Amino acid sequence: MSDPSRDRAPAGDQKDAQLDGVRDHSDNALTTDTGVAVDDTDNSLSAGERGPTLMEDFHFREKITHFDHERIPERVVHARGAGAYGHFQVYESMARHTRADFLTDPGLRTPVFVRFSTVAGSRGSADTVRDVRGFATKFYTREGNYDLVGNNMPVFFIQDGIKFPDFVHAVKPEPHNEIPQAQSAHDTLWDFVGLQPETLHMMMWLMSDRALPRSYRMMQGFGVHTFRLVNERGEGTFVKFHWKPLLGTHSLVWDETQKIGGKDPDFNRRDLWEAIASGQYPEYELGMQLVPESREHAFDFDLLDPTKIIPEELVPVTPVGKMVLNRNPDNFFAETEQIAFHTANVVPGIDFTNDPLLQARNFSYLDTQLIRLGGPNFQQLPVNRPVAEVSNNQRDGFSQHTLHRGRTSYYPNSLGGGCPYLGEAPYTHYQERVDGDKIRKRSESFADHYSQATLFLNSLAGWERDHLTSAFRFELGKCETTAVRERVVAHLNRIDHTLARAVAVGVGVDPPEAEAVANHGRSSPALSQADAPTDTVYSRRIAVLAEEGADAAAVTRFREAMAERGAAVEVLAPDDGSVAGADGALLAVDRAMHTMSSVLYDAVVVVGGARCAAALAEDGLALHYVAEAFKHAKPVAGLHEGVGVLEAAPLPRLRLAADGDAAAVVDQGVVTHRGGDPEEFYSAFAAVLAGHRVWDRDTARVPA
Ligand code: HDD
Repeated sequence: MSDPSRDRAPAGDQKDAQLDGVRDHSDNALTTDTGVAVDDTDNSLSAGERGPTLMEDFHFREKITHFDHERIPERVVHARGAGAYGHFQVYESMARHTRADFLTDPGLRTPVFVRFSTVAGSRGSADTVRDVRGFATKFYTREGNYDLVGNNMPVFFIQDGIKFPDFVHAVKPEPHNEIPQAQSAHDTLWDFVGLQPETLHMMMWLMSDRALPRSYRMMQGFGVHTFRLVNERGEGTFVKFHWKPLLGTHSLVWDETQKIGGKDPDFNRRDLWEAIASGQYPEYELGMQLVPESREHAFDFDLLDPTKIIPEELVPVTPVGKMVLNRNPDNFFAETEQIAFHTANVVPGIDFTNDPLLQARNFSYLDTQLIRLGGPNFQQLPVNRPVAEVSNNQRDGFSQHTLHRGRTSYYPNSLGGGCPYLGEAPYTHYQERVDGDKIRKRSESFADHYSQATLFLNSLAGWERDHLTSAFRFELGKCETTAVRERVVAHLNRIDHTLARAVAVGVGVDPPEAEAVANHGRSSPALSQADAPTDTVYSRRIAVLAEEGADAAAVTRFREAMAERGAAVEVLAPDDGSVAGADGALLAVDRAMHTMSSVLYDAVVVVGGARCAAALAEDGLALHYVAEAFKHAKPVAGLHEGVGVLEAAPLPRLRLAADGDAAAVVDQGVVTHRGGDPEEFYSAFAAVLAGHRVWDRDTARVPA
């Protein structure tokens, strides 16, 4: 696909202008790395046509040597990712709370790079596995780079970073046979969970639909920790960061994710790339939960505990600005792979708290870049380089790119004119009195591992709970060790008795007789994905099934009607190329049906034309598209004779439009239309599509 976003960097984007200086604009003849012209790169230099290759073939040696060294270590976690550039702009000055320039000047567009990722899988693993998603943003501010390295879930598995290697070793493929890839459904993870109950709140999120995002453009982001904003007067305010996607928060269903893993392992990556390339820019609103320091101890959990949220009923999220991602990178390796995030990359006005997970991260990220990127000069890589001036006495090291001039590389100096001199608006660490005994001990205020897990469960809609229960059954059902299953069920019984029993029955262990702790009954509606319905079909993808004799004019009108609403229609037929429409005109086919699948679309529609519908009704693949979309709770529609294809598909008994029905009929999200005003059909269909999925549907007997 051509990518107009490449030419659309907004004027004044300082980062883009900087990158332009290192972009390879060449359309030149082939050379070696030293710029020597080469006229044969297919045959190595040899002694005679059938003789040995000669050492002096510098072109051969350079080419092979470079190739041999092309790989760098993948990230130890979050190895698989996809990224994009964009910009962030604050709505109103946040100066009351922070002196950060990019949060106080509403006229300022700050360039950003965002990298989304999965956590457990290797670089080549599938996108749609059950996992946390990373949501890391680098703001190239005028005061230096600020990195907000978050996830799409607001809590974390552990409370102290010293446990991170243990947790990661448990969730990664098991070390003896490196199985399973990018899966949490195995014994070592659940063994760890059962013995380390601080994981449980996060495990509830991981077993929820949050772990299966429909798109990086449709998931939330969270900074997780409580951070601190600091204003000009040096006053602190605790803050939790939230990213909210303007398209709403939507997920795939489990069966669908597994199929997508085979049909299109790059599903989320491709979606991000194509959305940006087609000008449908992902947008997110930045929100903040602000807590005055005086309220630090006002909660029944500790603000420093990263396994806890602040329920929005207690502290609402204040919208503060918007981020737009509008440019795909030029080169995956140079940018998405080499970008180096670090929680300690902060700017004046943003500071840390004593959250022990955050404190560990502030060590780990810099450390990991040193091995990953091969030395201390990685900040000079184009994607990492700040737009703010860099000037210091750090010198040398592998791949030093800066030509430091002069005799002095020390401070203080007089021979270099005293440069670099001390900064004028420096980063000042928040002044906090700290004193205590040297101890290894978790604070008692971190001890409750269950209440917020229950809060999360109580907040879910019925279908979300069903999905979560199934996920626990699947994951524990994959564990071979009965004691591991039992231990987890015992913990679930402290979260919710009904859940524990349902899971126990599913995985064949004794259901707990009595509840260990009564469910407190509290909920927080903002935790449910059902809480913020969206009314847009913007950027949704619709498969229209067609065959010879299709009503081409109706397809064209439908495509236009959806395009007006921002959704994209693709025509799928048994063979690629085109089909002859009912009126003889050719209808272009976008994809051959067998190269795609219903799981790659948000909805499936069957069009009319008597011959077309009769053929599709006899085509097992077409019927499977319909049944599978129905099974996955997607909008399904039939137009005119296309309704007959729905009748032929193995769906439950539904009310479908009959001949003579002048209006569209909607039953369980199946929209059918035989005649009358097509606009009404378009609106009815778009309304169902905007709802993302139709959960209230009878799918039990649908074989897909
Ligand atoms: Fe981490 C990468 C998010 C805890 C150590 N982490 C990494 C990335 C994200 C997060 C999004 C990928 C960044 C990218 O795209 O390059 N990590 C989190 C969140 C955490 C968290 C939200 C908890 C709130 N991480 C965490 C702990 C440690 C690390 C406790 C270590 C003590 N994380 C790393 C790392 C990685 C990383 C090893 C691997 C690659 C990298 O940093 O650049 O340093």
